[in-house]
Amino acid sequence: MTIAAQTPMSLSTARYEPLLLRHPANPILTSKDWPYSINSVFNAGATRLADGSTLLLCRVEDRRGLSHLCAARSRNGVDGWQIDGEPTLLPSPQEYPEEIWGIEDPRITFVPELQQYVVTYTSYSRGGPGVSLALTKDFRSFERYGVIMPPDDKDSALLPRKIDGYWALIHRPMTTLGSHMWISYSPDLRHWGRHRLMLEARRGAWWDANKIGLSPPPIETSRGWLVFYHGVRHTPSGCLYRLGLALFDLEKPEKCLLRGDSWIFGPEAEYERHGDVDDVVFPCGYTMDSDGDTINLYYGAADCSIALARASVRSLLSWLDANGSCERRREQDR
Ligand code: BMA
Repeated sequence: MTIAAQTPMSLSTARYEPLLLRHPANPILTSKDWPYSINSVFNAGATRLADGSTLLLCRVEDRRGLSHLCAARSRNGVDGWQIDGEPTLLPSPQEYPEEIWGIEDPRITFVPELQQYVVTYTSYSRGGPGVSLALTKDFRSFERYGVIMPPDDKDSALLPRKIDGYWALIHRPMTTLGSHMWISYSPDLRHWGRHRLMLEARRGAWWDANKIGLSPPPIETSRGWLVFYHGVRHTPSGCLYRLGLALFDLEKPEKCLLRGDSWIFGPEAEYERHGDVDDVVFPCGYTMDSDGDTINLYYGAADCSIALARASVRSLLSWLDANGSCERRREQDR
């Protein structure tokens, strides 16, 4: 038997179909663009505002190593950014002690029922990272709910509508069994329960072994919630952060319908391979174009800058149809 005959199609092809296309203007935002002194800007939440412009809520790290959030607005989502002249949301450790070492990695969900944006972010406490939540109408004033998931927990986003009468939050608690994605439910965005395991990190040599986490908020499609997640591969020379794709049931979002085996996007460009933390692509937000198919994925590159890649939801779903399966994964993983 030839080697090709023994090898599954998806593994035998030397070239992989690029599903995410990097924007030629990358990186689209760096510390040099900032109106005040910072070390780095990366991992931004994203949303379209009512006037059609794009807002990025960027994680900005100062030269103490602590992060805050700062808003940048652009008409076309690529250039001409208007950046707030001072931090938009600063840690407030007096009132919220869990923010003592900064706030990081925001995800934004517009919630039609509330007519507000819900921002979930990592609050870096003495006990480790936890999940905090704040509501805003304009990204100028915020109503803070404080910490909603205690440490160690991060990589969270709210679904834009209630499921069976309850708000649903995806997050990534760290346990001795590994770092997996969970979903929890709440009647009021403050009290959380009905915790369910949503997607497990694989084990062994897999690219997404041991540690995974939600990337941007899920994308609602007619076929299910389309989810980008990051997988962290520990190597002797550091970690590799790459992106995978999965699809979950619309009314029972803890149910995985399809999961791709291989990663679909990883550090390749110079600005992704080298920075404060090498070999990291870390998206926290996306916007959808008016065609209802093109998504603009905003990602932190090497913990130093913000970059943009575009994809078609239709192509992502076709790729999952050809390369995904939840049942097959479980068998292979044992
Ligand atoms: C993760 C998060 C991200 C960061 C990444 C790479 O654990 O803290 O904010 O981009 O590590 O350093």
